[in-house]
Amino acid sequence: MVVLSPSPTSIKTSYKKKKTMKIPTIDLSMERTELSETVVKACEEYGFFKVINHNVPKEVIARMEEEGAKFFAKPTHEKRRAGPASPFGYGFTNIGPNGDKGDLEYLLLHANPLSVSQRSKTIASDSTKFSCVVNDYVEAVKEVTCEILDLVLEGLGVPEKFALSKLIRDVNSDCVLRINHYPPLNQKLKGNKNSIGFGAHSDPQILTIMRSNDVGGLQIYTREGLWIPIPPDPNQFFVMVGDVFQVLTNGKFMSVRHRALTNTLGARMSMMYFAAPPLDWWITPLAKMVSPPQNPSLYKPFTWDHYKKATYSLRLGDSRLDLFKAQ
Ligand code: GA4
Repeated sequence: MVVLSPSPTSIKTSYKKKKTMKIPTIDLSMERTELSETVVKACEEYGFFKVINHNVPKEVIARMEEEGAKFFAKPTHEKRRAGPASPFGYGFTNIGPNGDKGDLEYLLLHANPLSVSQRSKTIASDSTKFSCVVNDYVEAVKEVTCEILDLVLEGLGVPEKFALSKLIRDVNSDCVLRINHYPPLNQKLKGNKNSIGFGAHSDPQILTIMRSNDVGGLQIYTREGLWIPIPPDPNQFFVMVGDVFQVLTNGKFMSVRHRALTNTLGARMSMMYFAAPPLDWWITPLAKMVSPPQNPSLYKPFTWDHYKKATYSLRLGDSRLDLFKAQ
């Protein structure tokens, strides 16, 4: 366990006093039974945890970091050739189609190798290299994701323990890779220490695997109503429960609200792999998580396609799951 203390920021927070919070750190080299129980507990209590001993080679991470940094260092007119993000491609300031804004620029890629290869042509001069680097990174984080999903199902006692990882491995899975670049704030211009890089929201998918460089900015919102800054750890991954996981567990897990602040210290670059099922996959709680009539499903059945459409019709911070509540 790691004890974190929120640092004061100029962004309004809902707490007056300094508080501390423990966030779970999952060591993937731990003994399996204990590991699966710990993962379930972390998902249930926080919807957020750090993963160590994940087996992703440092070089795979370093190459991805290098390609990302190379792209964002390009002149604006060159980057714009890879845009606008609708939703995939290069975007800046605008997040999604409904007026959300943030202090960042980003690349949003469908994680399917064919899409990566197509998109790379507008992103990098050596597009073959760029797509190889992205595909290697995606394959590696996909393995971490699948391992976590298998562990969760084991921990929950679901008999078909590959039921979720097989959706992520499916050739038609709708996984996405996002690279966010938050330029450092000019303190003189802004006059304060922080600004919102990416506003508060939960991720719509099943699970998010995030890593960043050594510049902080990520904050998670706790059940107690506190924004907790997460110290960066460039060699490790952070995992976030998404909305679909909340539905699959019938509310046992809850998707975690989070946001990113920019700062005057340096540029932050983060990479998120959003693990999602194929578009036509129907989302309902796992059989193990419902027992009608006492414990019925809290949600109406919907496909990932229905959910994505709802997501893109709403604002970043909206509670999209409310549209799919039973009754
Ligand atoms: C949040 C999580 C992912 O970054 C993302 C985002 C997507 C986008 O940037 O295109 C959305 C946002 C995210 C949720 C609400 C909608 C869609 C922007 C937006 C305002 C790629 C995703 O899947 O949902």
